[in-house]
Order: sequence, then C-alpha cells, then structure tokens
Amino acid sequence: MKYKRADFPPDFQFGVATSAYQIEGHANGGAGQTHWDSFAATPGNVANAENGDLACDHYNRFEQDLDLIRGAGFDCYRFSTSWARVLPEGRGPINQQGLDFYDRLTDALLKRGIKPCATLYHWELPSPLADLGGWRNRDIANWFADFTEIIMGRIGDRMFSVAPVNEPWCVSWLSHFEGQHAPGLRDIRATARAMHHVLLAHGRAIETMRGLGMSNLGAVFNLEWAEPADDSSEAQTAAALYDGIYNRFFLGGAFKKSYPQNVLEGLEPHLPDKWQDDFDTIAAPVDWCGLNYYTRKLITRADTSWPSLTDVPGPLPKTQMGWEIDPAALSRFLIRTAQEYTGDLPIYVTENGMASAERQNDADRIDYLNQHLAEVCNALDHGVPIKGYFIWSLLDNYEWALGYEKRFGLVDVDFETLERRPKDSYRALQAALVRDQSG
Ligand code: GCO
Repeated sequence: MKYKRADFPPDFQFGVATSAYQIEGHANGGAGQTHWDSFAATPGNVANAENGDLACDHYNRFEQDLDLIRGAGFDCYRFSTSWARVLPEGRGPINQQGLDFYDRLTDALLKRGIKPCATLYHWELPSPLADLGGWRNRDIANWFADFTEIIMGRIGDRMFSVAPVNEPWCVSWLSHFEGQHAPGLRDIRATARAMHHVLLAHGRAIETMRGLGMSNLGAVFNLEWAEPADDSSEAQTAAALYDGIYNRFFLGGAFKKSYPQNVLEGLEPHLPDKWQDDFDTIAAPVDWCGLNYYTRKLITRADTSWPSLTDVPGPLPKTQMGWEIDPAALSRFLIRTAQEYTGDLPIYVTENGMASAERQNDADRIDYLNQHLAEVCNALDHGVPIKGYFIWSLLDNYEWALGYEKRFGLVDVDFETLERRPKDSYRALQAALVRDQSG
C-alpha cells in the first residue's frame, strides 16, 4: 500500500464491513424467512438462483473471521444484525439463539480489541412484514423501532457505533423502482413510500437508541456521482435529477428536513399524506454521517416517462461489476457533503472497495484502495472531518442479485469448502495497518 496508518490523523479508524445475509448463512440458527429468500427463489432474479442459506457460514466460523480482522490490524468491524434472525416473524417471539449469536459476536470482537460497529438493517426484511407491505407500510417505522429496542437492549451497551439502515437508496429505489433487489417491485407509489418510510424508520430507531442511553449513532448513505454524459442542457438536467434521487433526497431528508424539488416533481403525488410532518423524526440528530462510495455514472436524457433519464457506458477502467473507477468523485462527495449537509459532523467512509475476479494476486484492488485513500487524504486536507475508512469487504460473499461470482473480499472464500485464503490486498493492508508492537 502507498498509505500507512501514520499518514492519517492519530484517531483515524480503519475497518472492514460485511452484512448479515451476505455472510452468515441464513439457514443457520433458527432465523425466519426474509424477502431475499423468496426473491432469490423466484426464477430469473438472482444469478444461478443462488441464495444466502449458507453463504460464508460465518454464523459457525465467526471466530476465525474475527481473527482475520485482527490479524490485518483493523480497528473496527462494521457488521449488520439480521432482523429475521432475532425476530423470525419480524415482530413477536424472539429467537434467543439469534440474540445469543450477536452477543457472542460482540464479546468476541471486544476480546480481540476490535470496535463493534453495527448496522441494524442491511436488506433482509422478515417475510411476514413484507406480506404486510414491507417498506410501503408506514407501520414499518414502529416495527423497526421495536426490533431496535430488542437487539440494542441486548448488545447496545458494547457498541462503538450504530447506524439504523444501510443505504436507503437501495432499500427503496433499487428495490421498488428498478426491481433489482427484493421485493423486486417496479412501482412508483411503492417507491415514494419506501423512500420516505425508510428515513422515518431510521429516525425512529435513532430516537429508540437515544432512549436506551446510547451514543455515537449515525446514518449510512450510498452515493453515486452523476456526471452529465455531454454538454447539453438535457444531460445536465438529467444528471441533476439522478443526483437528486440517488444522493440528495436522503441527505436532504436527514440533514435539511427537505426533499429536493426536482425529485418532488415526480414523486410528490405518490408520497404519503402529511409527509412533511415527519421531518422532525427523520432528522433526529445523529453523531456522524457514513458515506458508501463505489462509482459514478454518465447520465443523459431518455425518452421515457419521469424520471426520463438513463446512463451510458463511460471510458474509465472498470471493476468486475462493470463499475467505472472514479476516485476523484469520492473527495468531491466528502467535501460537498460536509459543505452542504453535515458541517462539522464526523464523516466516515463506511464502504469502499471493488469486485475483482483475481482470487489471490489482486494488485487491482490494492491500486483501487490506494487511489481512493489518496482522495480521503485530499478531503482531509480540505478540512473535512473524516474519522475513518471501512473497506467492503472482509470476505468474498453473496453479492445479492449477482450471486457468488463477484468477489469483493480481502479474503478469498472457496464456496465449496468454505476455506478462507487472504489475498495480496489483505497482506498489503496488514503491512500498512498493524501497529508496531514495541511502540
Ligand atoms: C452496499 C452493500 C453491499 C454490497 C456492496 C457491493 O452497501 O451496497 O453494503 O451489500 O455488497 O455495496 O455492491
């Protein structure tokens, strides 16, 4: 690595991120059905019809995985809690095994000197709640608050940080407008409601955790840079709308108590009544803001109904996902977010990383990480209060609708034998991060 721990402020945290459904093995330990199980069981939705039943079997192998985290010298581990593992029906009866699992995981992290950073929801909604309309149903904010109370009532005393929801855009737009993630809808009314309710649920969870006396609570947004595909005013308008839908809607709700006008032009008729009245909850004060960043898109006008835009292929080098590599957009986002939304609030890069087909000698990933860390340094030089950087991901894992083919891990997983093998990127980070034992 070009960068070392010493190139960053003394309190800067390095971490890795994972999510429950992508690694745990959902069939383990009495978890309930989720909308990802039925989405994956529906022909055509997921590459090779793969699901998260076994995944990395982290549920049974977490000690070994936490050893890997410690072995590389990471300070923090960002994991998520599975709602259906704790509450198989989404509400009501508790699966004690599930609570016990997160309790063991927490203590195993602390024993190794790793800070536990929890995300409460990373996309696997319990099916009985999906049956009631899931994110379309306003009641989800209270169901989520109840789940928050139960899981954080058990492990909240030992968390370094907590964020309620991973990537509201994916939970709502990608899943209800584009239909690419569970529940696989393509419905504008469902989309508008999901976008609003996911923020409302975030706010209710923050309020609930404050009630438990917890601190260091945040929010995690995925941002994608929207670049006009050409100089035309049509392309610029389309890119501004893409930016509105993807980035500004959620940041605006959480930090400014407002939604962007260009997004409201299409979505307002579909939002729930009196949506403005929810902003005090949605914008419940947080202690930090997390940004997940991977790529940019070139956007232009399309001859369709609203939002009348599309993306076109760009010229930059691409990852195994086909995503363009554009490190400069990361510092632009960090600076813009601080300037326009969060001010002095600490910012974390809560996810950054790449998929690569290279299973051992992943020089491409080392390069990607170096290029993005350079942009983190650039934003720090501009005075942005960035407090940490998390890599997605520790292990190769279940990449949602793309199954197990796309490999984001610092550690290779053989999905036949479940053997873990650190890649070159893991060793490079280890050399950069492990603290001098003598010092
Ligand atoms: C994300 C997710 C992960 C994905 C990763 C790569 O937050 O988008 O947290 O679940 O696997 O981003 O697509």
